[in-house]
Amino acid sequence: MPLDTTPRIDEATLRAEILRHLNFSLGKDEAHASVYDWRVALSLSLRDMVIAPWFASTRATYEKKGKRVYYLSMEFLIGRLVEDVAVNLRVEETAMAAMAALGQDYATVVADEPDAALGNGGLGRLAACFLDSLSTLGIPAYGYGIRYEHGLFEQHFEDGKQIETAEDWLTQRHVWEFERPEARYEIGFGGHVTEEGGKSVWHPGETVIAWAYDTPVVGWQAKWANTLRLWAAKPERIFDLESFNRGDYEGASQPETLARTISRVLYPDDTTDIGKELRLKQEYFFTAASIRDLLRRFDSEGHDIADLADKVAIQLNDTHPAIAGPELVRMLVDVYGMPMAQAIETARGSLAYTNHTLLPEALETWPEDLFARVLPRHFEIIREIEKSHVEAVGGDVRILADGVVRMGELAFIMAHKVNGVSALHTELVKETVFADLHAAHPDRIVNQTNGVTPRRWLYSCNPPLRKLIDGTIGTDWPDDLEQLRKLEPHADDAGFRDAYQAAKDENKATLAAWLKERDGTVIDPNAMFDVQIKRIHEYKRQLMNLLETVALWNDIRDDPGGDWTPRVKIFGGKAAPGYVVAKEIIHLINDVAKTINTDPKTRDLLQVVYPDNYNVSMAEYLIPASDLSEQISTAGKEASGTGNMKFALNGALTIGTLDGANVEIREHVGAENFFLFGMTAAEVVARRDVPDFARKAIEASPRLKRVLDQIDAGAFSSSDKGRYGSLVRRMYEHDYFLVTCDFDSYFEAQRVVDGAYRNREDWVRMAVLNTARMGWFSSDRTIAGYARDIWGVDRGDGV
Ligand code: NBG
Repeated sequence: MPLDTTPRIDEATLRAEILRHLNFSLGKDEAHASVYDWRVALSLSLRDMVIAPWFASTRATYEKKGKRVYYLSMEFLIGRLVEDVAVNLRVEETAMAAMAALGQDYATVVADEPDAALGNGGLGRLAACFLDSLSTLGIPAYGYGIRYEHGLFEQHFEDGKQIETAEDWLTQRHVWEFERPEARYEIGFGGHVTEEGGKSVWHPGETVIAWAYDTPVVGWQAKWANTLRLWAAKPERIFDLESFNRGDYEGASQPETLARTISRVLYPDDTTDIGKELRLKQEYFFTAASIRDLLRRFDSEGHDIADLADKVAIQLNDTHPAIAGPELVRMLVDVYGMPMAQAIETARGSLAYTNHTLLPEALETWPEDLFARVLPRHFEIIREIEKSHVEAVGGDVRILADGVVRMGELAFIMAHKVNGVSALHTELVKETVFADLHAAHPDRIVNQTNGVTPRRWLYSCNPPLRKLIDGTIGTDWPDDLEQLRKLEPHADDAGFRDAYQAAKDENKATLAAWLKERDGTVIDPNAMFDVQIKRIHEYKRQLMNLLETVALWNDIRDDPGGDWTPRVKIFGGKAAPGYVVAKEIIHLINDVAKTINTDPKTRDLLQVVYPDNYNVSMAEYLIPASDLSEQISTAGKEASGTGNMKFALNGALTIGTLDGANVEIREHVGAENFFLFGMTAAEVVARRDVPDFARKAIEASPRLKRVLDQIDAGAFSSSDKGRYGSLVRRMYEHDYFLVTCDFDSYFEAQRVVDGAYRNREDWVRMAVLNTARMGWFSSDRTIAGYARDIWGVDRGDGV
């Protein structure tokens, strides 16, 4: 869509609006306003501008009575919103000017906003990108999730070890949301089920109230705005006066404490299953509230419940909301009086499920007794669902097996479409976790390769490159990203390459200044910035990156006069608090950094930097400034990755395995513009069968052996020489993710990278081609795919 250049607001008017909010919404006068006050005043002024498109979109949707999309997700990793909204409204420059006229530094004010971390990593950030694209495409949609009081924990390092503290984004007012006291539902848990007149009646043992908070989500150029509705849990009765009067003050607040626990914290585990009752309650709480809410909306339009699938598309983001299947069936049977068989079919017509992982431990299961205790009626319904499935297709796929409820099977059976998140992942889903179900339903699994929103992940986070692109191919690309192809011929233009390099240099300088200010860390902007940012997980193999770092350090020390390519290795990421091995890896990274960074022999050639508390805002600094993107997971383990897309779009070259979306990125940018190494997914599986494969790999690689010996001997932990003994032993004995087997191939690929970086002209040409060819990875393309293949909805009329 061409850029709309009509000014939405002029600087003087916006300035007056900001002052008005400062005075009347915050009760502050200019002379005493803090950064917080300015930030809130600016945010409220921008929020006002979202209201008209938001109302218009809602009105259009009600008038059309068309199909709506409901995206149910336990996580929305939205990050800061001021800039996001300013960019989508296309007023960011006006806002900068207005703040400057008011004597405020825009960047400081924007950075004051807490980074809303209602998610762990890729899954939650994908949901946030999808919201942006749904609005940009004008598809009527709601995001549904939980309004956690505490988002993802804050990470600190103490003596190199990860320490977690609670995150507190809601201690300040969340300026973007609107409380909706009228949208409230009673959500039950526990109790028992009785038969009354041939009908099942669930009598919950406890209930909490789901209370809605709405945040408008405005799309590109404000042509459309959808709603993110987050549920907070509140007690039915805030206060028990009887207890209070007896002098039992603690008991008096008990109902509130219990209820609020449900929306208190985001579980910090991103891939492993946790058998916690509270987690099950969280999942049911937000799913049930969302189903009730969408049925209320459906009913208010006067449709026949049998036509639900014509009007309602519910997307389950992973298995966390998989209870939506039985809950919807329960509503249809117990409340609407529909026969069970028809209810199951009707629910399936609306439901679709996205799988995000093949790691077996990440496919949720609940002990049957726990499940039956918390959700007795749903347990009965799951038996019915299982029975009807067996009757329909035969076979022996079970939802209830080995004493657990298997949420993956439940989600699959209750969905009319199941999708993987990259081409390779989707094939592996068919061949492995859901092989039997795929055989029974060969048309059900489809692929929708992930994408990222170019508004945040290029336009907003990388102004130098954005301006260069605007000046070269025009301004229509942010919602039509394939237009970046027009940059391709410029890869051969030396003048353009210089400008492209200048943009990268500017970003690198910005990052260096930011790190210096934040942590006092000084890095050399002339060195290659080699970056791995993501959750710390064994399969992502941060450890392999670190072992390569030590090997390189050894080589430089052996030959200090050699022709080395200076590098800054940057790590970022959190480990789940209970994930001991991941925390050990963090400790080792910090220990190695301490040693290497103080070595006068290598200091100018190799540096290791690990800023704590990686989050969306840090990614916005790091990605535009990166030269090399580390996407080095064990093949077959990373479902897709989305960071990999952000890096390539911003002109970092990838060193990576044939895993997840790396495969498709390489196809798009060209094999010659991607540093490939390592085993394929099939080779990985075969190698695990070779007896003692790790020991053999280590013995065949003197370079790796030397590094492991050093770590084992305490070269990086002189105060506690045995610290990493067990880690090194594990490398020999249980190297499930094949760090040892891919090490040499990785080390060699890194030396190819070194050589390539020294030939700056070719390097920049490759980087330009990466940017030019990444257009396909816009989440607009992904969402258009879901709309076409899964939801059966069109782009909205508003666009
Ligand atoms: C993650 C995968 C990533 C993928 C994102 C988004 C989970 C359970 N899965 O590879 O590990 O990019 O989902 O699809 O968080």
